[in-house]
Amino acid sequence: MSTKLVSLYLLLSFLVLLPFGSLAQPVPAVDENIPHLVTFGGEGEQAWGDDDFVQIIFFSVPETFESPIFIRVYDPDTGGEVDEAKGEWDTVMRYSVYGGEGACSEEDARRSNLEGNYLSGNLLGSRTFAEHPRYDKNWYTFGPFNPTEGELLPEYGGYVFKLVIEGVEGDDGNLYKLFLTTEGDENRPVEGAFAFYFKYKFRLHNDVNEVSHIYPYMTSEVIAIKQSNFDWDNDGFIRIISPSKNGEIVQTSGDDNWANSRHEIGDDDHNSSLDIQMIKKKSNLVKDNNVVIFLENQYGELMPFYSIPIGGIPEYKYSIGIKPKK
Ligand SMILES: [Ca+2]
Ligand SMILES: [Ca+2]
Ligand SMILES: [Ca+2]
Repeated sequence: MSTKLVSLYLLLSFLVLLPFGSLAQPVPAVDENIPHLVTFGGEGEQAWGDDDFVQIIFFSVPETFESPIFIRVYDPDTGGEVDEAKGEWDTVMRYSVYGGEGACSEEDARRSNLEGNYLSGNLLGSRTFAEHPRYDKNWYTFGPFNPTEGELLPEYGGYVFKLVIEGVEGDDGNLYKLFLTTEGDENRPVEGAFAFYFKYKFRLHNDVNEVSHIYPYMTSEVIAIKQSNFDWDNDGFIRIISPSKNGEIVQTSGDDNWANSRHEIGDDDHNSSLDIQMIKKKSNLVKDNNVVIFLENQYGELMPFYSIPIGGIPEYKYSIGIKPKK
């Protein structure tokens, strides 16, 4: 299938399958059950769970939405109760919002290729934060932005904005959350909008009974995926639930290393999300576990995770799973 056709197909999928009025704007998303995103200061140690000290999150706003939008950051500073200290608080974090041509279509941005042009597009707003009690457990708001200031990419559902979070200085861990909203002073979802990300860095719960999730979508041209995860710290297991997979186990990493594994995708899993479940070890809590994960298709292209599972949370279908292999 040509790229154009795939794009058209994706667009149709979005229009048909996006749950109406769904709460898709918090990142991490409600269905992900992930407590916080994480980015460390640029002098941090990778072994603490961040491989390159940058996180990139995209927000998509439907073409039909005409009111201003805002991007809000919860606990944007690094210091205080939410964050992870290494020695004294000395971390400086920069948040930058980009729109316009190339913001998302530039491959370096989707790949988080920090050697390349990942800061592509028009800079719409930027702010750096050192430790500041005023922002502890409080929101900072970027915007207002006109939706048309985003990059128009129908294959990603509309006008796309990019938020780049960079650990400029220091070595502490910044934990934070995001929200795409119609209001500057409160979190009110933008109808039909959602977030997506190609490389995701986050903190797991400090509770062995919590299960976290991410939801990539399998278009019909995907025949295999390769997942890579970093610094999982041997914390339990990661498995895939899909129409044909009843908990297929994924290779997981230890401390300060990467692990990857390849997984076949057949017809039964096409046009469906995967539910990639991260299940913590039941004994001996792995505390403050920060993890990085990304997914590639058979061409080595990065695949987005969506803040809402497109088509809903997938379930294993027993009748498919027991079919004999061809
Ligand atoms: Ca420090
Ligand atoms: Ca923080
Ligand atoms: Ca870790």
